[in-house]
Amino acid sequence: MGKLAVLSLSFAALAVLIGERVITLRHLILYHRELSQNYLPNCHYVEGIECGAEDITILENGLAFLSTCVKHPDLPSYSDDPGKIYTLNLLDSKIKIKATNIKGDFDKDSFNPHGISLYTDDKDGAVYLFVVNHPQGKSQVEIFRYDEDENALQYIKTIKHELLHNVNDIVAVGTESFYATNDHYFTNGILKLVEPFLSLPWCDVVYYSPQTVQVVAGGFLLANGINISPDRRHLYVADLLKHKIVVLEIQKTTVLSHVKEVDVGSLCDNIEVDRESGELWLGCHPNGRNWLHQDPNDPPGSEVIRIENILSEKPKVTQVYADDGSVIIASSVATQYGGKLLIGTVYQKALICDLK
Ligand SMILES: [Ca+2]
Ligand SMILES: [Ca+2]
Repeated sequence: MGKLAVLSLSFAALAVLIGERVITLRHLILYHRELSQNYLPNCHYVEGIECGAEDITILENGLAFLSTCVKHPDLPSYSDDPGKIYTLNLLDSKIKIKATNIKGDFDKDSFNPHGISLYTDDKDGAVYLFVVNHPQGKSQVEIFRYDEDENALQYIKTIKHELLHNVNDIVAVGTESFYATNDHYFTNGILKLVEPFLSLPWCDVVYYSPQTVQVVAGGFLLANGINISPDRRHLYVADLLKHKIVVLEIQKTTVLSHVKEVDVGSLCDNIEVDRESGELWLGCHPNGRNWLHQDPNDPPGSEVIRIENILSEKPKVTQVYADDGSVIIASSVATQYGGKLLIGTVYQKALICDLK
């Protein structure tokens, strides 16, 4: 065979491969999915949130913590200010955020907060906030103790480890221990793009304690959210590009067994778990098409999904809210308290609505 023929065949094979990959990728990001609007009553923007609240979580007493203004080179950014943690009392008739005051030897100027988790110590009732932080694009976990009287976060320590290389979300299970998801395997920018392009399911969950750090689960295509059941026996991981919530049973802290996967039909990000009912509340991206295009006239939409009875034979998956981006762009988290639903986004606003 002549060189030209070999070259032609090689190009043809490459074209077929790329074509197949593009079709697969379109399926993964739900490229063709259209969304019907599904609104809730009495929705209002949370005043003061203009550059995202990527993750939100709520204390038992109705005090919400909002991780705001995360920055990433691939995302739009509506502010040059560093990230902040705000609190919001959902029992208050006036919905008003308050910035927490960070105390101690902590670099606030490079604060770039992403996933968060609260942990209350049974021994003394102390509340700890764990925050995934990306100063200068790195990945590390900050632990703070929360002082409610002063609305202050006392900085305790920073945790860095080679296994915590692309941390997205976190769930605290002790005053110094947690599970965290990595949303990529590679840290190099180009190789990060190769991962979804080749559908490499190489994202993992890492367990961290001062004594042990290890990968405890893997096989995720994009692990963007993690949380735990109220009885602390099961972990839930959002596998965004597989459109699934993966349920893992905690046999021992470092031994997890795969229980099941629940289809959600959307690109779900962070997971909040209702303490009483055990329901999962998911902030999801309805499709990835608008993320690819980044057209200001056709922005990414928002979707909130609830899963009831996830451990039963027939979990009930319900769409609670949907918007095409005209009200709220790129929802990443949703959490409910006292009949209110609070929706946060990656880089835009936050919305609070009445649940029907
Ligand atoms: Ca979280
Ligand atoms: Ca996330």
